[in-house]
Amino acid sequence: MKCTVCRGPAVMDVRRHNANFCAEHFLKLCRDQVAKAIKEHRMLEPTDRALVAVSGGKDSLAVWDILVGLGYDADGLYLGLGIGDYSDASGEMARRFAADQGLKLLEVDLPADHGFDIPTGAKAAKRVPCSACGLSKRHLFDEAARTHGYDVVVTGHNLDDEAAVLFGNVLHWQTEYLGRQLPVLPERHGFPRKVKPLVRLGEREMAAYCVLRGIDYIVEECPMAAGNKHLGYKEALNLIEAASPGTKHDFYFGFLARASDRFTPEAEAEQDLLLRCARCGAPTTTELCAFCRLAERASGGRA
Ligand code: Q46
Ligand code: ZN
Ligand code: ZN
Repeated sequence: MKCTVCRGPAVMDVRRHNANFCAEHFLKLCRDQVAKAIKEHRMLEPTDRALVAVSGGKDSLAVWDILVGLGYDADGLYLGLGIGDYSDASGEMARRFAADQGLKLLEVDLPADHGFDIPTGAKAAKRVPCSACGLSKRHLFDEAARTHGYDVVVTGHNLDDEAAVLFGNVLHWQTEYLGRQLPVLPERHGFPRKVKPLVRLGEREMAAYCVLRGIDYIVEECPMAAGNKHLGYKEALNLIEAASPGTKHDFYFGFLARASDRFTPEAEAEQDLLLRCARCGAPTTTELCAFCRLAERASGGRA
């Protein structure tokens, strides 16, 4: 296997590009794909202060590493979710990466700062863990960006993630979610801008990026992910992709180019109804935002 660029020995094949790469040219491909996504979707300005949502996994550490390499001003935020050993180990990875690279990592700890963890919060609110977790993460990232004056929140969602979410939203015709499934959500109604610079790169590529860059990341899956529908959607898409490389890319980017704006009115209708949470001031459609309701249930009404 030879590198398509320099003909040297290749270490990685990317079937959807029908190409192989040596380490140097594979790392360049990753940086170029991120730069292209940022430019095409106008994700970041050179003067932006970016806050990267860092989980300790391959995607978030890779996107942070690439953004800093491209010259962006990017700090990290790690959220301690209180998911037992998994949270301890993932926090350790995030801290170690930040220390090794001399980067600034902010931390919020759900149990210490808000009095509940994801497993007990989800149970008390009768939500599946990933739903309680997802809403907590969105809320705490928005809040940290507002409090510390960041222009934009960066997440490590990659092409596999976005294609799987899109697949799920299409299977159930969740049209209001389809209207919001964009690589950039502009700043509005008190929410900071949100961007996904890894949308042109897949999961396998991000793992290879970390290995080639010597970045240690948490390999174990979150123990609460079992039974998560997205894993099933990912597996189904992986089967299709194996038979027909490039399908995930066409599915997701075809949606952005030809279909996503048809769903914008449904997403905007909801945005027009936004109020301020009576407790924390976050934008919400109800008196208390979903996070404050979750915190209240998790504390048995003491919050
Ligand atoms: S951390 Fe949270 Fe994920 Fe664990 S509980 Fe689910 S959403 S699986 S990315
Ligand atoms: Zn090469
Ligand atoms: Zn609130």
